[in-house]
Amino acid sequence: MSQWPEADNETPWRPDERRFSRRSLLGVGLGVTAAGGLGALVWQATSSQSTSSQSPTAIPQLDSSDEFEYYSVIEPVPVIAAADWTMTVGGLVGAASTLSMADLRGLPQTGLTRDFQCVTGWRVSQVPWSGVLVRDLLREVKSDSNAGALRITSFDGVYDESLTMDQAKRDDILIATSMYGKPVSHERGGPVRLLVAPMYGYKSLKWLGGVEVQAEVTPGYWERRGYDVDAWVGQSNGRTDEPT
Ligand SMILES: Nc1nc2c(c(=O)[nH]1)N[C@H]1C(S)=C(S)[C@@H](COP(=O)(O)O)O[C@H]1N2
Ligand SMILES: [Mo]
Repeated sequence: MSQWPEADNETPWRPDERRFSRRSLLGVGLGVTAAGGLGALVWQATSSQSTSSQSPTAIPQLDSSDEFEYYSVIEPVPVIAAADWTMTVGGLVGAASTLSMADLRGLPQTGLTRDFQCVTGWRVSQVPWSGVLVRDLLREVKSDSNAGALRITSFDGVYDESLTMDQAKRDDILIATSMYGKPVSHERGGPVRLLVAPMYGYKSLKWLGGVEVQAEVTPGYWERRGYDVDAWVGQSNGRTDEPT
């Protein structure tokens, strides 16, 4: 654990750890803890569906998104149907706006197939995504050319993330509406999630609710807890993974 960055002398958690640090328990108070409402709680799917012991004919048609582990820092997360979903875009933009799924579909669509890697080590190879490049959204909302960063928020009410404007304009950072050729499921962060392909999974915010164009970076949920803001796979967080 010594390679993990520490923030505020807090025992660092890894984004998959289903436990509380001692300090977080003390800080939050027993009432909230007893109620199970602590934001630091991370849920993780317990089933690891192994097909290796089965005969080829018995292998079920699993959605390949089953290779992902389910993470959320809060439960429950409201389920929002695609038809009801909207996101806000505000801050340093020409005009603040609210976009629906139909609005996203009206923007240029981009597909991207990349490995997905969590900072805790698990990796899913060659995941096909599609949606709208953040770059294309920024052009649409006429973001201020002097703006330095994006703050991205989740409709889970807790999680947030950051991108520098240079990062946000890359061609591998997507507002994803589909994966494996199907709508992004609730479990995977649908109807709409972020995919920051070249960075560790915590940058890929699930349950997208809003984008705020800002002058400077506001560190995101895990970044305030010691993880690198610039989370390049293999070049951050003390890790040496192959780039995705
Ligand atoms: N809203 C929200 N987004 C999130 C997280 C989270 O807890 N809440 N976890 C992050 C982490 S650490 C990873 S690795 C990926 C995991 O995505 P998955 O749950 O679809 O596997 O989501 C990221 N986005
Ligand atoms: Mo992660």
